[in-house]
Amino acid sequence: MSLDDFDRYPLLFGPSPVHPLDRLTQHLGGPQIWAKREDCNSGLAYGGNKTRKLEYIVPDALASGADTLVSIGGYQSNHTRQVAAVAAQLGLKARLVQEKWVDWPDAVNDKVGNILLSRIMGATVQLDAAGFDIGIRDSWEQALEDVRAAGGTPYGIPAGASEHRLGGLGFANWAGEVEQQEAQLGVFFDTIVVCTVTGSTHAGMIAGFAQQDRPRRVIGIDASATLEKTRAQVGRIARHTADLIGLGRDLRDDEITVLEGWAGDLYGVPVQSTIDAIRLTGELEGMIIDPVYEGKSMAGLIDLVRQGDIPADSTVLYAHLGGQPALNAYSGIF
Ligand code: 1AC
Repeated sequence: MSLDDFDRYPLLFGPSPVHPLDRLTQHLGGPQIWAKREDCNSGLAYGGNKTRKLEYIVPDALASGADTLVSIGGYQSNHTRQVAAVAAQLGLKARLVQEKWVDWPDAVNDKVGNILLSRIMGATVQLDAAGFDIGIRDSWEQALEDVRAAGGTPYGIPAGASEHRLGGLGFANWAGEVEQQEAQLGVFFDTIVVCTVTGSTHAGMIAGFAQQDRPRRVIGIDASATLEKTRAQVGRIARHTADLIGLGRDLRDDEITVLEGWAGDLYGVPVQSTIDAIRLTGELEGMIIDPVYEGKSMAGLIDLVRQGDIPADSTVLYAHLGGQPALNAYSGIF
């Protein structure tokens, strides 16, 4: 089996844009830094990394005869917003469990940003008081049961699509897309920096890049603040995805890197380095990043460059996963 053997339902505009971040590069005075923009990858509710994953999940959902996509995340989940958008486009219903993953004081935290967009797109949004956990949740299983009890046919997509058996394929494909864009641009990204929480974005990349001839570092920056769970989940999904796409060898432990240091104490709660990274990226590049994911991975990238962990002769690709809609729920910070 190879990646090409899996059905893919087109949801993206095409390859997501890749461009240099010249002023950030100049400011940090070291490696060349570029971005690949999943925040502009689709016309579906601002797109994002999950839209890419859903390209490989939709064919399975349609084949199952489902009428309702059932998914889960925090109040400000980007993932559930993208599931709502895809359901709308397919003419399916979306049932979303939104847990209180973040105890954040902005009064509109459960009303604006991602959750607002999901409501606009007609999803049934169910708030739940449970806190953060990247694993399979009872509330999600109950929602699947509720849809069945009401006579519907649910199709379950776990948090971030990560524990879905096809959840890593979208970013295995991203790795191939990067290789093609490199050939067009005449550049080689020896280092990839990506935020990681539920794991399948990062894991898919690891599996996809492992199939290529030229080795590179794929650095996952933890934003879960439950490091060991994320590390284990990334490893498991990367190995599973590598198997699915026919890598033909075991992934080595040194191919799976999840770094800690920028998540703060809690998922979804920005720390000073997150806010500084958001402002710096906005002021230098006009590129908007968010307090939950990209602010933390950008803070990691900045420190790794400053500390020389990413050497000055590197060429770095920063994966922008598209979490900005959550910014509205964090206006109090700014
Ligand atoms: C946690 C999966 C995650 C989201 O947006 O809900 N990134």
